[in-house]
Amino acid sequence: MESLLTSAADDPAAPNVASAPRWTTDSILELLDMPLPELMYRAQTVHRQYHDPLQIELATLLSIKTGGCPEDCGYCPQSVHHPTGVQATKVMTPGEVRAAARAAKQAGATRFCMGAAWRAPNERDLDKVVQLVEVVKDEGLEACCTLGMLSADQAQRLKAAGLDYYNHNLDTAPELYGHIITTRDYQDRLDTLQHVREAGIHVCCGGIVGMGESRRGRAGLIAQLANLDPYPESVPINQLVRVQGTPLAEQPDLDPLEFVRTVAVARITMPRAKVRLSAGRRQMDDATQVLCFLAGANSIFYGDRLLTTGNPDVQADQALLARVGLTSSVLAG
Ligand code: SAM
Ligand code: DTB
Ligand code: SF4
Repeated sequence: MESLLTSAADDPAAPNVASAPRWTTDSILELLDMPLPELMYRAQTVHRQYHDPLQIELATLLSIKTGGCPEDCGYCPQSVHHPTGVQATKVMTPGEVRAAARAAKQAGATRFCMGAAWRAPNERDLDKVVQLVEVVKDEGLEACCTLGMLSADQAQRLKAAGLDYYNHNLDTAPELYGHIITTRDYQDRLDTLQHVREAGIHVCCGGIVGMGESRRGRAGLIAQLANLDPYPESVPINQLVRVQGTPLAEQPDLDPLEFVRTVAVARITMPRAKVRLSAGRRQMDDATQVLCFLAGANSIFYGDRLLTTGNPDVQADQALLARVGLTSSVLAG
């Protein structure tokens, strides 16, 4: 019988072979092109092999420093290059972050992710973030940060403060990157991921779907993520949130099933990872979200806000998870 496994990367016993890329864009495109029932079956099979299909991780986001970012990412409301009306703020205080972390834990989150609108933190910024990581750890949550580019030394300082995860997304396929962002390049992103990995921090790395890319473009993004060696422990799949004033504000709707397919392929190619159904849930109907869970998504952003845009409210998410029969620490509680 033909194996359901498509690559050595799916096999926990297989050694990590660094020489050849484990996944080509073409091999991922073949998966994306499958009839949906076949693709879902494969994704579910892998999901059940590596995870409890009834468990979902809840991660809460907090924007600790909003707006005024010098980068020109075409999707982002926080760039100074786009007239979105987002006001720049200073870094939050330890007291503010402690209150938010405590509330997130009370609501059932297990991971707390702090985002800052920086190209890269300077040393004074990093001193402040080190304190904030200590506060989150003190509240008994997993700590994650997304602060832009990091040097090797900065990554080590964050690790010493107790940081569990660092989020830094590749966002799109390499050949599309220059159309979306001009102020840094793909290699900058890869360098930061390397620094994070070498510091012993878990990697959270994903991308955005719905920025006008083709199916091949989505395959290229997943290939990059799946070929990271090792692949990320957390993979956020964001649907573009179209914000007025950004260059991508008028992007047409993405077929929801294309989003579901992307989640399924992330699950198949990165079997041990937490695949997070990330930004864009507010714009998705419940049925699409449920298809994403069936395709192998096992984490969500949980809390009324993402960074500057909305997220489903906590009661709505608890009701949705209960309707589906998914459990998290809050529901199992
Ligand atoms: N400034 C840091 C950086 O870019 O690495 C950290 C914060 S940045 C807002 C984190 C991620 O949010 C981006 O890499 C992107 O994937 C996601 N993001 C930003 N704006 C978005 C939008 N409008 N829709 C979906 N995802 C978005
Ligand atoms: C990720 O992949 N998505 C989150 C988190 N990592 C930092 C951010 C989504 C931002 C959506 C737009 C906003 O709220 O500003
Ligand atoms: Fe700045 Fe990050 Fe937004 Fe890009 S995604 S403009 S780096 S905050």
